[in-house]
Amino acid sequence: MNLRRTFIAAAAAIAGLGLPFAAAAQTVLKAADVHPAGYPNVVAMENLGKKLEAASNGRYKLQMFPGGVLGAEKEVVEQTQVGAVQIARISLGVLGPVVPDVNVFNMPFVFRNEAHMRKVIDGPIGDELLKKISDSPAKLVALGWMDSGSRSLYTKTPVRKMEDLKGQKIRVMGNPLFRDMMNAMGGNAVSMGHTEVFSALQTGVVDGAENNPPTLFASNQYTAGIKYYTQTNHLIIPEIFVMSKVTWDKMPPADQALLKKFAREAQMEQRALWDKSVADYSAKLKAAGIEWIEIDNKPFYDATAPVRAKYGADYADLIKRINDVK
Ligand code: BDP
Repeated sequence: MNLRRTFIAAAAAIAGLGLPFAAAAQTVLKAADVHPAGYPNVVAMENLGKKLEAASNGRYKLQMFPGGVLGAEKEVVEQTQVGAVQIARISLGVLGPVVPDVNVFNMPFVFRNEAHMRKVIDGPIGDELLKKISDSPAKLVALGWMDSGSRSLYTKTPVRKMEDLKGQKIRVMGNPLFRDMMNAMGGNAVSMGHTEVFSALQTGVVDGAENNPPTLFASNQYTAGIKYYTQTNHLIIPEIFVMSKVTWDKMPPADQALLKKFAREAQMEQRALWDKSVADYSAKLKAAGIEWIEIDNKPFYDATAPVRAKYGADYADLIKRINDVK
């Protein structure tokens, strides 16, 4: 009772001073990630939150919801668009159906290697794409990129050559581009959200999936009948973190600038954590008995040429610019 009265009195005092009451309030930023606590993306985002809280004298507080508790990435994007979630860290893969311009980055083998991808997202092309997302009608403000390494196939029965994939049901992210890609590679694409993959593997709804080693480990999917990791490296998709435009528009420009600055720092911090985690998680997977299969990925590259032709058709200039980044 007393507390409540004190609070009202304080509010009245602030109002009396002519300060907007909102200035004394704290904005809680709910941040979603499908990965568990301790994963590089989650750690880097939490640190971004701590910096923002300190630099704003507590006017902002980031509340992290890891482990997919707020839903699959598709749903989280929808919640972010309406402002129910403030920050979503997602794979660029799931943003393709929302902002088609990003699909150039989602194409198989569009980057020569991870270093190439990093150079592209760190430079003007990366900035332009962030702006394209923010300027699109999606009601999302793209804050920065994160790293997701390379995605390869993992299965219950070995894939030692492309033909071994024939008839295997392989989970892909929810984006028609990835269905086309997997079908072109010879598998049968099944799309679903990340959080559903574990039980889909267990129940035999799928025979395998494709992702990077940290995800295979952190999601426990490697305990659901997976025995082989075949290094196709067919996708090098960056991750992205986006803010609800509803929230962004309420932030004063100085706070927006602060957030942008910490976002760039988070991009670099996550990368350092990422590099370490790939080695750690790969070692853990091998120790758990997952067999690594080295493979010539040229047949996969050739088989997916029609996918690049289809999704890259309207972006010839952009693809040339990506190729020219050395
Ligand atoms: C992981 C990404 C995560 C995606 C997941 C997926 O970090 O954002 O949700 O892949 O395949 O690599 O859905």
